[in-house]
Amino acid sequence: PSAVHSGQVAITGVTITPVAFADPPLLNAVGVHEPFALRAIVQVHTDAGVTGLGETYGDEGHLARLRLAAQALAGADPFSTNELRSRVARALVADTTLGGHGMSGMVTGSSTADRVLSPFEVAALDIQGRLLGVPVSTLLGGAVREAVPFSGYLFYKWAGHPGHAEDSWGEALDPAGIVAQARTMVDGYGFTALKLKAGVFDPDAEAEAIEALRAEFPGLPLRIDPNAAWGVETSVRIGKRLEGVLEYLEDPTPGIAGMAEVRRRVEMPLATNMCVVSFNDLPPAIAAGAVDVVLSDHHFWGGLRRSQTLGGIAETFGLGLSMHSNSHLGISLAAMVHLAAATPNLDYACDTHWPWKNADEDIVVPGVLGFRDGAVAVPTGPGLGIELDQDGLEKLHRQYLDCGLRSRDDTGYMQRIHPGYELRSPRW
Ligand code: GKR
Ligand code: MG
Repeated sequence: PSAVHSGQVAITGVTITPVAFADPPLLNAVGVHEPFALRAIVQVHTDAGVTGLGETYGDEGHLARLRLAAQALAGADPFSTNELRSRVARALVADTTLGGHGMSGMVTGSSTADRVLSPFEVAALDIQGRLLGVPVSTLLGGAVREAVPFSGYLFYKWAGHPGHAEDSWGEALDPAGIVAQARTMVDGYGFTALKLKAGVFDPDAEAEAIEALRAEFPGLPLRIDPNAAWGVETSVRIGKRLEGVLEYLEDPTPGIAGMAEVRRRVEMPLATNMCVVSFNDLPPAIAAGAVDVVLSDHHFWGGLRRSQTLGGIAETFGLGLSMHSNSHLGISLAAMVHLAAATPNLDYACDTHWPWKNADEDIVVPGVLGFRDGAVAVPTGPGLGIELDQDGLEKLHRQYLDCGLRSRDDTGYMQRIHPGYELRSPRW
């Protein structure tokens, strides 16, 4: 370990590299995944000769904000994440040229400043850990578990992208297809919990898929997440049908009031990554009794330390804590694992899209991150404990330039394939 510490080290510059990696046609409540998922890889350089890594969304509007924030970080002390936070907030407030929220996926109400801060905060913690010779989990208070359990994340999917050959997962459009997919995931990764992305087909057909999973995997906790595609009455009916079968029901219906009504009428925990997506959402959701479990996600809760603050609030108010995921690469996985390892009250297996990524496409040197019995061992090297793979970064950046996608658009892609498709929430 070096003797360099706070006050002796300064950020000299930031490199932001948009990348694209292959993604299968996974179906959800707003459409279907496009052939490539976009991410931004953030490298924060210092005058101590150490570079920290972060990963975040790759949508165009978000990239513009990242670049703006990056300019404001030169000269800052990477040990002072409070200072980084105020610089990012000031840079975003000062700018009036960027319209829209630049947010990836379907979570819309989260805090722009927290979303932009996240990869820089993760990179700053990576720098601190590298300089001090300790893992990020140690900086977060110490790992309380050696490995972090994840759930097997099941999706309805087409056999392949239209006009392309069938992918190695094949089609999953009914209960038998979902059970077969789950079998591949459980056998390949050892997952000890399963989550079904729903909101795609008739809700009773999706409940039937959960019942088929229950029959096939009697001991595994199960969750279903229709991303608010169900109205209150549908949510109550399906919720009652699945009472005693699910460990939690995730975002059945839109909004805090709707969730609260479903919660009053259904005997099972409700979880969310949609109606509570920022600190502002917590007081009204808690007052209404809308949710039992909050899915944290350091990508939009402002990084690892702010996610720990969320953990403290969850503990105070007796809320359960789980973890949300979007399509991601290895830097995000490493950050998720360090955070989860250092969060004592993380009560559930975390979500991850990891199995949907091609094994040979990543931006970290392979070897550190791997699944065993459905869990990822907490990296023990300094910082995040992973190294940037420059060739992988170059390849995925080239793929970004060539693929032409600049923002995630599940709905637009679905409409190009099925012109009659309409976005509706709730749909049933
Ligand atoms: O990848 O299609 C997807 C998911 O639906 C993702 O976008 C969600 O944000 O996984 C997420 C969730 O739990 O809602
Ligand atoms: Mg969800």
